[in-house]
Amino acid sequence: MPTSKTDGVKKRASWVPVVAALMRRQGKVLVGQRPQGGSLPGTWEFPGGKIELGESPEQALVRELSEELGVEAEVGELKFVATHTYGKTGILFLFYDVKFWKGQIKTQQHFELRWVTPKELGTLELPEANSKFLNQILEVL
Ligand code: DGT
Repeated sequence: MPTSKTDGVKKRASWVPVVAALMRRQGKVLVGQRPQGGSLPGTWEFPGGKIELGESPEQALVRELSEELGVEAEVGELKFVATHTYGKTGILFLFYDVKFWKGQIKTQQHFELRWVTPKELGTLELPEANSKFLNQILEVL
């Protein structure tokens, strides 16, 4: 049987880079509940989102935290990197420490924002990607 030239060649996956913030206050970490109507509704995520073309990861996180929380954040150390596959798309997660920010955190896009202890974090419904890495995330918190 003739084989096409592309046989055996793996199609390159498409990847979406996502930045997320580990924001802490008095032993608690900030999570937001994703709204109904979007993807992964009702799950509790770390604030953040996709890196747009032309942005550095840090710039993307500053923008996302301004859009989602209404604060001007100072992005700290890169704490944890992970990948997850949703259908045919790969997501590359970059989790940054965010210790300082200007302004008061206010819900802009989430259904609700909550400061939770690491123990409480384990009881919330998280996106699959986060529950998969929960232990590693807890280690860097
Ligand atoms: P857009 O513009 O509506 O596409 O949304 P963005 O840029 O605000 O990004 P977002 O937050 O909807 O997308 C991030 C993707 O990563 C989405 O598929 C949900 C997934 N994800 C899983 N865990 C987390 C997490 O802890 N934080 C964030 N932000 N996204 C997470």
